[in-house]
Amino acid sequence: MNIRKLGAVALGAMLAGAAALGAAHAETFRLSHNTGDTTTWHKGAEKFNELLSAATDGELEVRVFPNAQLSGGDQMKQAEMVGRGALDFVVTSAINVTPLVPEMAAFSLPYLYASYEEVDATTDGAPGDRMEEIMAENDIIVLAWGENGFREVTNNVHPIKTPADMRGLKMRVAGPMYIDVMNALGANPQQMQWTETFTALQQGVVDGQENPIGAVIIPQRVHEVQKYLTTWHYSYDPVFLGVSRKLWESWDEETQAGVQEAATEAMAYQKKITREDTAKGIEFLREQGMEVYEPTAEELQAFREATKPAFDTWAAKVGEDLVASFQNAINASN
Ligand code: X2X
Repeated sequence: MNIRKLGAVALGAMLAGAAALGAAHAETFRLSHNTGDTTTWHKGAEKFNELLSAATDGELEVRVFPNAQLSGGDQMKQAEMVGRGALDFVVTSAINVTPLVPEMAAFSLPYLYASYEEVDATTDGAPGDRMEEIMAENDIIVLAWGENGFREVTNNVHPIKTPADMRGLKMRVAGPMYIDVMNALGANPQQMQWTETFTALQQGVVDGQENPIGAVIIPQRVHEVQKYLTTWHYSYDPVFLGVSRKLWESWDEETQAGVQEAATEAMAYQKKITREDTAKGIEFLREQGMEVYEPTAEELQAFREATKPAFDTWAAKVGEDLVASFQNAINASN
């Protein structure tokens, strides 16, 4: 047999192998998320794929698409697409869903939370259950809550220590509630896709932005284009792993249980690495040359007061009952 023939035989064997794998009916779904492939969002999504494949004996898997590629770069559009079944799975954060489900802004009301314990009391408690019902009414099944985190502010003009330091800064924001918060602080907010933000910061189109340290700022190298960071913890942003209701309801109970188990475990992992990376992140950012300012309790109180008008506006939009349920769970955890 000559070399060329040998090659053909080897190729034939490979194809037969691939067909045999295909006989196991591996079905691949699409999972969309709107950050880069270095983030904890992406790691959580990849973990879900591993666990899903293991839980279903290789029958189900997901292919992960970062940077909102599947929604033409539009991070807010993903939720609507999952709702109508145009996307199978999504990992995205609360603020991105607010155009479709305004109630999701409840999580991110300015200075709602003061600790991770308070956060967990809501996502694991009655407010989380209520949000899952509201999302299901919009045809998105929330399988598990993960974490984007407490959003911290960065900029290139000067250190931010007081609300007055925000005045006039051109700030990139992700969604509508943050526009109102920035306006309350006297900044000039501009809504922009996350995928366009690095370049906008680099070119000085905007002076600053706000995002969580472990999940986004470090893995997306925001420190390379921003000098100052203030840990003002002004808004908490959860992520969730969601599936289209149509797809979910097409599965039998056993399949649903496998998907659920994989999702729960994957988001627990995602939350864990996000908190670990955040805890060691400040040190890392200082080493990278950022000037990090950690406000005192009194300084945080000044930001809380200054952002109160935006809290009130959005509490009314979200619904006072829903906000009260969050506050009750928070108070009960302390
Ligand atoms: O766009 C952002 O700032 C990000 C990545 O945190 C969200 O998706 C809200």
